[in-house]
Amino acid sequence: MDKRNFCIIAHIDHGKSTLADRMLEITETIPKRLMREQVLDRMDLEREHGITIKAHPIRMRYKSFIFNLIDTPGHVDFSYEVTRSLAACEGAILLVDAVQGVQAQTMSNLYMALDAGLIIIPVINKIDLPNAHIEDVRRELIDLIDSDEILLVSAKNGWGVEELLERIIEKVPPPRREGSLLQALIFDSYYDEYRGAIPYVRVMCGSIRAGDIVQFFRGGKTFEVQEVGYFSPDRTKSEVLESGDVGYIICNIRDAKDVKVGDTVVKSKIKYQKSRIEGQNVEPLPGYCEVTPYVYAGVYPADGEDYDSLKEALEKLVLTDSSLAYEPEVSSALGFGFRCGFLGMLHKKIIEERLEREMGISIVTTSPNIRYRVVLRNGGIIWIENPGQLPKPTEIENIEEPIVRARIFTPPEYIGKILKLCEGKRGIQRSILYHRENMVEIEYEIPLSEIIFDFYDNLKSISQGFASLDYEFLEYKPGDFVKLDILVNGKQVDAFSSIVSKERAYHEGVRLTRRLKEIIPRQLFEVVIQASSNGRIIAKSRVAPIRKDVTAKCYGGDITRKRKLLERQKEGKKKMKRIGMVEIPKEAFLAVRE
Ligand SMILES: Nc1nc2c(ncn2[C@@H]2O[C@H](COP(=O)(O)OP(=O)(O)OP(=O)(O)O)[C@@H](O)[C@H]2O)c(=O)[nH]1
Ligand SMILES: [Mg+2]
Repeated sequence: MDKRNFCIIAHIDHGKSTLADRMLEITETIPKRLMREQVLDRMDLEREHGITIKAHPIRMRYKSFIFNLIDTPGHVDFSYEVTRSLAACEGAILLVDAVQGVQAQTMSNLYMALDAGLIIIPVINKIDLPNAHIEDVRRELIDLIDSDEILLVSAKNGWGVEELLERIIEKVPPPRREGSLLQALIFDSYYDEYRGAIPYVRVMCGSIRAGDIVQFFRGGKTFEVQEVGYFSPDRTKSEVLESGDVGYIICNIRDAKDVKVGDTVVKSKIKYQKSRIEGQNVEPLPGYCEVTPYVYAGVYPADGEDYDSLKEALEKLVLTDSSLAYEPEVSSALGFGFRCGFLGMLHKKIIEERLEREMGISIVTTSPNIRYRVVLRNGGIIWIENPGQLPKPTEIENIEEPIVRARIFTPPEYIGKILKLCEGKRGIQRSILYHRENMVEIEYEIPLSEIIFDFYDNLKSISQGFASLDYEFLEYKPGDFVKLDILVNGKQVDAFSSIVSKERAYHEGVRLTRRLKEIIPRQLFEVVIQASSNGRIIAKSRVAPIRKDVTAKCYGGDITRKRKLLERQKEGKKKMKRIGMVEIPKEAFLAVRE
């Protein structure tokens, strides 16, 4: 049967998952009774947030064709999911909302798809909406991709979706079949409690079936394949995965670390060597670029005994989200934990929620920070992902911060406010481009630290939700930074340290000491909180002592009630971290950046 492999790419909320719903209906892939809106968004978190977080592969039958569709996320924090999906496809549907028009991630996803050599099918969605600017958006798209074959659809009520399926057959080339030796790209993976780590593969050439002995090129290990299959959307067993197919392979891989996204699956060495003798050679596929996280934070188990469970949970999470980076770290305040790297604040939040909810581990996270490049006096260069590790000022020549190129799309009426926002964030304007009457593209060079935390929310609120943002790393530039430390009763708490610009150090010191005073509960003794920079105390606050006897109120002899209160107090203490004698609630560790 002929195959077509394609993905749907777009800016966030332009209707990718809804379009996938209509395709699944037309092709009768999912029974009617199981159909619901954005049916492919199956994770609880996806449904709660109303966004796609993971790319979802699914196989459909349409006429005499097999379609492998991948629905991708639109939020900038999950763009690595898009990159990986592209490598499994020959075509991409570029979906554009008829009201919003081309937006920041429309452009960035389009460029990624073109780089990956995909055929682009431009589609305007939501044409049912009364305020759709179909002609404007069509012109915008023509400018962008130089094709006037633009389809109009409404993913909501199904208009134009069958034409789109026909267009896919016509325009997206069938997968190439070169050579008969197995080469399959691992584009994603999953950890199943019973079946172990499961690689999701796109077979580039050759075939794979149960009983085959396969080897992972980079990992080097050999496994026997127990089951192969595809997604519909659950795993569905099949006899074979052939060249061009997208599916999964189960080989009872117990160690999550054995599966690496981007790796190539080949037939085992024995056959591999034989093939060499025959004069053929199996090369690994190019795989993916490593992603560099934008935001870092310490993640610690709330209860030190959960360290191993946290480690295991992270190993499993990385399988379903290969953009997550982590390495062990030790904090004097928080004990053993991990420094995790995320692609953005939403990514961080999702990972934290998954750790707590899917994996059931209570965690303490430190405030997020970016990665600094530090040039030392002795000529060395170090990367700082944890402010607590910044060397002494006397050893530092300069501290450099990452600068990004930010691209903002907005209707013209908000330009003034947006420029003001960017200028206030140390931005340098690069260009202002008028795309059409009601859409302007503004480009700025801005320090990453200014853009990553609350910029997006500010941008959305000053533009009433109309502006969109995309950014990419540009370069490291020296800045005037100092380390700000916090001392609790004279003891420096490493997890509270941050790197701030010199001019903001005093303001930050005052803010932090005040904030911590509000968060840290009164104890049996006085707690003094100090902020220090370059060895000087720059701000101070104190939490007055109380005598906290929770049972004092229950006079009378009700011993069970007393015991209950004491138990409850003990329960509350589990959520605290002890610094010296001082009990600090876990929210405090997030106070550093608010
Ligand atoms: N009126 C109308 N609404 C639509 C249409 N397509 C999608 N929507 C709505 O747009 C919103 C976003 O749709 P989704 O399908 O979740 O968008 P998405 O592109 O998958 O979003 P992300 O995966 O988070 O990037 C939902 O409220 C949909 O009901 C359409 O054709 N017409
Ligand atoms: Mg979606």
